[in-house]
Amino acid sequence: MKIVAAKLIVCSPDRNFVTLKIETDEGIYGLGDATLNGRELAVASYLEEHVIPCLIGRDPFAIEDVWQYLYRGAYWRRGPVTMTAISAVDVALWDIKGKALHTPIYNLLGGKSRQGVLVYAHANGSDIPGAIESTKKLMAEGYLAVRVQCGVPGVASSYGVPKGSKPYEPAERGLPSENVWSTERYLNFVPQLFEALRREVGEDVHLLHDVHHRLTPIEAARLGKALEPYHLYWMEDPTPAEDQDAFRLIRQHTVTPIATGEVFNSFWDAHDLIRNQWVDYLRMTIVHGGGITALKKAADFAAVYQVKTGFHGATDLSPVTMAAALHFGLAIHNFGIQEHMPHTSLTDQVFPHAYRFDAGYMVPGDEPGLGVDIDERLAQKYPYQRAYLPIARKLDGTLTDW
Ligand code: CS2
Ligand code: MG
Repeated sequence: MKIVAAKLIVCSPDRNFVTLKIETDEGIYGLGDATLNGRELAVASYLEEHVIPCLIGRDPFAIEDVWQYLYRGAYWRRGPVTMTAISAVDVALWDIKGKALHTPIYNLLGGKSRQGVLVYAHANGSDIPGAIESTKKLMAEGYLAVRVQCGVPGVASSYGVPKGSKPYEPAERGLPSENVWSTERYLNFVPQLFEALRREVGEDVHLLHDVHHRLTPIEAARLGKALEPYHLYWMEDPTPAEDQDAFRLIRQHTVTPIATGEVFNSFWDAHDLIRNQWVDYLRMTIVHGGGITALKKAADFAAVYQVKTGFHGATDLSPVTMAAALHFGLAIHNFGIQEHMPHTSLTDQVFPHAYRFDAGYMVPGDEPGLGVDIDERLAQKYPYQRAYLPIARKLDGTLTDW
């Protein structure tokens, strides 16, 4: 079998997606997600100009060699654009292999290790009653794990809190919006949120919270300690993770489990975090971390140190990535939990898929390969529109992590 063509499908059904389609001389094609929220065309250009010409004529079954060729052979390596491009090729080749061998990808990763993949959903509220109501609604839908984000009194708009009744979609069309942030008000407020949540929803549901990189290590340590009575499943991205050593300090002060890594694009971003057990869950994703091939290596390394996976699964990761993550999560032993922000119905129409939700768990389905397709004619009706993630400034105007 040979790769004979590859193309990009850039579309925007409610939000931007970049999809790579690799075609073979036997009529089998594979899909890869190349979406990098707010930087979509950078990845599209990297693939179009620098990667696709090197793929034509290659054996699509030689997944490891193609990965090494695109990573090691590129000389300039790592970074979100490069690794998202490599991820897209890698996942498309796994899709082709599954289709050619008439088996779902999870079977190529060791087969089922569990019946379903535990997922968590997003509860959002502009205030504590709203956050509690949103959490209860998701529990009624069958979710066993809920991430809760809430507006902070005195902070006009912040990460994770939707404006109006529309589902939360962080990237906004047009230029970056500016959020205002107050660490002090946030630190004083979040323990009250989870104290009220535990009182209202009980002790059994898994509660998660995303700090979203916004605290210093000692502030994160303070928050982790304050949240211990409410036994969160995890406190996510407590501090910017460029400084892996910062997590040592947090770990010295609190037993609240920690998850980080959705912005990672290489195993090396997490190397010290894992081998020192400074984190409990690795959030690095298949679409931004180098694909199934790279994440299998990272997950296996993490397993040695009892670190589990907790992959990112926001709506800016397409259904192609959701499917790949579910195959991956069904098969590997040290799976922890999978984020599940359902896409809009229009997105699901553009990307018909076999995966489904059932009573707190998801399964990828048993179709050969990924079990996802793309309706190219429908996709064309929704052309790309530049969009940006917001930026944040402190009350005094200092730019800070959003
Ligand atoms: C968040 C994301 O889902 C999460 O954990 O961190 O919503 C993140 O802000 C977006 O994916 C960024 O594109
Ligand atoms: Mg996050």
